[in-house]
Amino acid sequence: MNKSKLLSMILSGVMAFSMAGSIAAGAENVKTKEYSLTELENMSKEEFFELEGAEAQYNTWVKYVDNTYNSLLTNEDTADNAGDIKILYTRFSVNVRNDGKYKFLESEKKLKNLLGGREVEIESPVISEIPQWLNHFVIYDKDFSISKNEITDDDILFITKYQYCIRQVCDFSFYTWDTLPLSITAYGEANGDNILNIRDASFIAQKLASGKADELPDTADFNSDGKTDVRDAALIAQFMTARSAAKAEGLI
Ligand SMILES: [Ca+2]
Ligand SMILES: [Ca+2]
Repeated sequence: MNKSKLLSMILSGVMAFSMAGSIAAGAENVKTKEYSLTELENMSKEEFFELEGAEAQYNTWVKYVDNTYNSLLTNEDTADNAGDIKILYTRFSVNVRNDGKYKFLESEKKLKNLLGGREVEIESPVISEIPQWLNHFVIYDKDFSISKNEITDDDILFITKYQYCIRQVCDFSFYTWDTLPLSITAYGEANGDNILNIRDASFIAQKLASGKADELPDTADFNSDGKTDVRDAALIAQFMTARSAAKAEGLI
């Protein structure tokens, strides 16, 4: 198969996946209102609990804080001062390769809107300077601060609202109050040059077309579903397209 055929194969794959994604997103938007964090903050506890899953999530947080906050909050990395320890920021992390709702670049922009007004920094593979794959999409909220000694019901309610807000855009996989280092991994890397770009998508397509998928490295499984197929090539192409758009918009 020649290069232009390969490219058109990849692009048609990209179109198919993009369209499926936008149709699904469109359908979601019609039936669900998306609340900004400010709107959620302005709700009383009772009003907030009327939203789907909110009360259950709140109760999960209450249990979580009861069970584990001591170990999290006494982590030295999070301790700004030896005295009244403040947690400096929240970190919500999303595995962007297999998150059910996450859409390259669209989710970052939507979240910035929904979290507008707070000092929030979003790091994601799409808008990061890091040439390799930053494992997760991370949301830092630098306005957020909790005193170790007094996590109140209001703090928990706020965290629950924050989580609700994010989950309108993506299913974040974990949350920490500490400063664990982020891992950088060569996800998507297929052709051995250790740079993630469109050539990796082509390389995967080429190996698939010639029945040599078994020669591909494990990292070629971009969406982390345990197999390397055209979806991985399409997702890499989608990712590169989003990167280009982010660059064009001055976000990188
Ligand atoms: Ca490469
Ligand atoms: Ca895969």
